Amino acid sequence: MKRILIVGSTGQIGSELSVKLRSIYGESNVICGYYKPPFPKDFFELGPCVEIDATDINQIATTVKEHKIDTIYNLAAILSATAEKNPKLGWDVGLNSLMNCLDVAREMNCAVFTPSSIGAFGPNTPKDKTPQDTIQRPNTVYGITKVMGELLSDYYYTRWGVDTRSVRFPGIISNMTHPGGGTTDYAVEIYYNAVQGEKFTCPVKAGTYMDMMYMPDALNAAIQLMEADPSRLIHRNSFNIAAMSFDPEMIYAAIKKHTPDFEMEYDIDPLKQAIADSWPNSLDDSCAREEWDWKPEYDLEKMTEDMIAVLRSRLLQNT
Ligand code: AKB
Repeated sequence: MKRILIVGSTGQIGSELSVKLRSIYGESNVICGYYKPPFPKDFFELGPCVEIDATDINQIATTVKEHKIDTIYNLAAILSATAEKNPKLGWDVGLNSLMNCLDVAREMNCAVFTPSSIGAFGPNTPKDKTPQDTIQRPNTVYGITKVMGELLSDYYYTRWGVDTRSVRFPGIISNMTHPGGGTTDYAVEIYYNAVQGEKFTCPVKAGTYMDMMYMPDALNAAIQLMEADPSRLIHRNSFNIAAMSFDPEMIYAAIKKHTPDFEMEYDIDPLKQAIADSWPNSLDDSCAREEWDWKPEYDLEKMTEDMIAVLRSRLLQNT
């Protein structure tokens, strides 16, 4: 059985990945690394957890050794809009943490999963059906750390055989933990407003298309890739994956089918708009489909139905 360490387990992805990994590999085989509050409900009761500052290699090394870890999911990151406001922090958390994980993995023979992002592309990248292998000249610090992360991960694989794998996540839509600081966060927040009967103010313009994905598909992607037969992998860091691409008008229309009185207005955030404009409209994920059978389950309609049902039962149960 795998022995897994999740670095950054209390964030948007980690809080749900930890539950899923524990359901597959067993509670005691998944160690949740946490850095700072807020912690998900019952966090400390759900299984082993350990405080880790991912920018300190000794803390990662000690945990890997003590808990006999063989697989690291490295989720420590500062999302795109926040990183633009504090580039040094974006770099330290995004890249130094990864390098620490890679060094520990090399020394102690671990596999490493790290999320890359649609942010690894930039304004010169082909915008529609962006190919797997293409121009990557991002103009955000977040994107720069993602490209560097992809290259470093491949370097550790080719030079030292470290089993590194990663996917380029689109905006991830979820209902457990808020993302915080990303350019795609609007596509999460809009559901909360709709269910709570509040008007939504959208920070990016109509016509701004970005790839998005529902959390269950994102979790499956990470786990499926880490379980994939290595002999089939031509690529490693990092695979394009895609599920849906929409603009604010499309998600608004999908939500309005369930909440006809819901209203949306625009108040453009120039930073988020500039970042979104530099990213692709949609990725071509055919390599992931060919090399490890990637296939998403949720499109915009199916995701919207589920998001609304889950949030209604959670947020409105006492009203
Ligand atoms: C962000 O918006 O920064 C992230 C991402 C697409 O990587 N959600």
